[in-house]
Amino acid sequence: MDLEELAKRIAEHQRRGVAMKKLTLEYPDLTVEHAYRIQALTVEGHLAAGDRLVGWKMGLTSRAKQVSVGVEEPIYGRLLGSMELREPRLSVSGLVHPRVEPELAFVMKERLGSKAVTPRDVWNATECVIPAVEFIDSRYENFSFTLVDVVADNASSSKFYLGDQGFSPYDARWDEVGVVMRKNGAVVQTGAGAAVLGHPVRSVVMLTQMLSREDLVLEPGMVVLTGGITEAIPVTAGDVVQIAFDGLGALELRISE
Ligand code: OOG
Ligand code: MG
Repeated sequence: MDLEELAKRIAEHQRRGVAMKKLTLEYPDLTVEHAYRIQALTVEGHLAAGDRLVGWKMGLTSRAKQVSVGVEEPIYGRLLGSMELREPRLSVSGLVHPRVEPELAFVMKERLGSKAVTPRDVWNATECVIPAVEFIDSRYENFSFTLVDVVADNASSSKFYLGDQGFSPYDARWDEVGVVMRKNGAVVQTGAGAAVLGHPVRSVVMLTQMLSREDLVLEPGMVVLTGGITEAIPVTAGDVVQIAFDGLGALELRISE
């Protein structure tokens, strides 16, 4: 199989926001290694077209997320400048079937890249932690995929929004931060930071380890999304999503055409 061709195919579906069949239906022998290669090639294509690598995301770091998509292990994806929402507004045009999830974002102040990384190393290298929202959008029909498919599709990355207020890493017990997500006023999900691998810092540890196997590193200024704390909820134009992070404020996002 031609990984470059598959990367071009996925990139095109990401650009146009049109659903596609799972790659593994056509190529059942694709491995996770192939999938990360396809992801990297896809992103190289977007970078060549003028986009910028601004960070990384971890996905499927909470049990709730793993159960909801039927994939049982954490994955990583690449965040591009074009994915960052500057205002708390999401336009669904050009997206396939977006879903929203609450996350905690780490912003790096130092380079981090080592297999032997510890939570202490992560704290030393972190500038701040910011309550955040991710909008994921699988390019696969029915939001249904295997581990290999979702990795190839850049871990369903679509858009993300970081709140205005950053917090010192030592300002909160990030595992104990409670989250309440409302859609159009009704509570749709609740959770706490501990849902993410016991503590969100562990997600940055795991990401650093996974990247270091490929000789990749976290650079100063990069954003790391540590993974959805709750299940993701579908959104459509007209919805208003409010995510309250206990003691740290709330984010309100408007969804439009
Ligand atoms: C995969 C992406 C998962 C997260 O935070 O768990 C993710 C998916 O659910 O489509 O972003
Ligand atoms: Mg996520």
